[in-house]
Amino acid sequence: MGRLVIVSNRVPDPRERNKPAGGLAVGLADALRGDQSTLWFGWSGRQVEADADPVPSLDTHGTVTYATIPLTPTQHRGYYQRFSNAILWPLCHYRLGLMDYARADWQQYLEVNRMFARVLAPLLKPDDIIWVHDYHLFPLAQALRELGVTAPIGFFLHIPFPPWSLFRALPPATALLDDMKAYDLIGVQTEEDAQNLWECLRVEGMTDPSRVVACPIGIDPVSFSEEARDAFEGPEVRRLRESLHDEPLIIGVDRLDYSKGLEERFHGYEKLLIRYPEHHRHVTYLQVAPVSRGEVEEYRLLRRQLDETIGRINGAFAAYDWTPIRYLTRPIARQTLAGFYRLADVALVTPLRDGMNLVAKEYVAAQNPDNPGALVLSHLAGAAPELDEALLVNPHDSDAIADALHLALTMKKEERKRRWNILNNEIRNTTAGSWARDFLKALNRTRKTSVG
Ligand code: GDG
Repeated sequence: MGRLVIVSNRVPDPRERNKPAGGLAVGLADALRGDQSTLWFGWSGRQVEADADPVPSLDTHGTVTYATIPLTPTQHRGYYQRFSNAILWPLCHYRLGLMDYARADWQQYLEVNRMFARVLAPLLKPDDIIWVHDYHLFPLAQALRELGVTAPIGFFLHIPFPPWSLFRALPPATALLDDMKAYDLIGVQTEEDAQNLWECLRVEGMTDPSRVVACPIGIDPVSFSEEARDAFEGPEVRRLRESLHDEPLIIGVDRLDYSKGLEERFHGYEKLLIRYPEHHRHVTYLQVAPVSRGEVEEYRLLRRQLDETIGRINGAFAAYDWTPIRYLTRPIARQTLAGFYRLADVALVTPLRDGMNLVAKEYVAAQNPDNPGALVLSHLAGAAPELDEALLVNPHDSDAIADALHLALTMKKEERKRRWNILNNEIRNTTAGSWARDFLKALNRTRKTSVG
């Protein structure tokens, strides 16, 4: 078996397992618990002024060697903050109005991808199989090919891919798609994404639809459910439970990001309080929303807006002994989170668009089978086709969110169990491990086809 080379924008620090990772790091860390020798290459998270290509730092833990490089402040801004997060991210989440394009950022993005290729290429061995992750690195395969790399290169997109009618609004749309043809295999989260991407690549002259596959990511449900059981007995869950006085808890957990539909979700909860006043002084909604990409303007605006909305709702509905919304913008430890999920009667997961959404799957995994909670899930999350026994809602419809919350809060145990059993089977069928294995198997097949 050749070595696996993973490339992602950010390489997680193996010593900081409890940091609020994004979904990509969580999914890959779960997928990597095998015995395959792996090189994981990407940005270290540090910024350093430099006028030459960086030298990678190597750090080996078990079978995984982490090779990381810093970025210069100029690269970080043009490639990461601007082109990746202020242009591609909104576009891929169908938010054209938030896309803030400038040609200089596109050039910086291409330049950083070429730099990644120049630094990575000398680390490669002939038998390697390369797996590139996410929208920061769309052009990487082409840049590696230009340096003579012939190994199989696969790509996985963790976020949605919009239809051509939307994607073509990106000024360098065709150049980007043209570069993507250098991948042997491209994986996306859902059938809808696969159709959209294939439609775009066909416009660019790709002829083989089997090179785009839907390959939904999962979690490690067995270990997460154990973590939840352990944490449930711990001091944090005890404190949270005692503070609730046997009253119901709704939980939301999201990076503080406009794609997660937080503002709309708070309006939905407000509608619950308006239309179903029987929940006053009983229900508590705990929203964990660690600050993310705080240096990007749109994220700062969102944070201010949420502060105001939550302050307004709490001010209007609170009693002197009851706060309707508890809101945390600091991250909490992963294990504690697992315990909180298990304690919560309802999870509220209502992104306006989401590649997959691992929180929905984590919530299911964390439940007590004898008395599981209910999941309210946006039908626009990539997880919705698999998790269609959740209470599916349109995240733009605050009345629908209120109705689903009321239904969830009053649902009989037998119905909760029936739904949870089906959901739990789903998340046990498609795990982080099976996702990585299925993708790499398909990628390996492309090598055989091109050799044979
Ligand atoms: C991208 C795509 C896709 C959150 N807060 C804390 C914390 N988290 C963890 C969650 C979960 C992860 O972060 C978030 O994953 P998601 O999948 O929900 O969302 P993104 O970060 O947007 O991930 C997404 C994913 O990639 C994988 O392909 O599903 O659609 O957007 O694991 O638990 N973890 C800790 N403290 C927190 O406060 N420890």
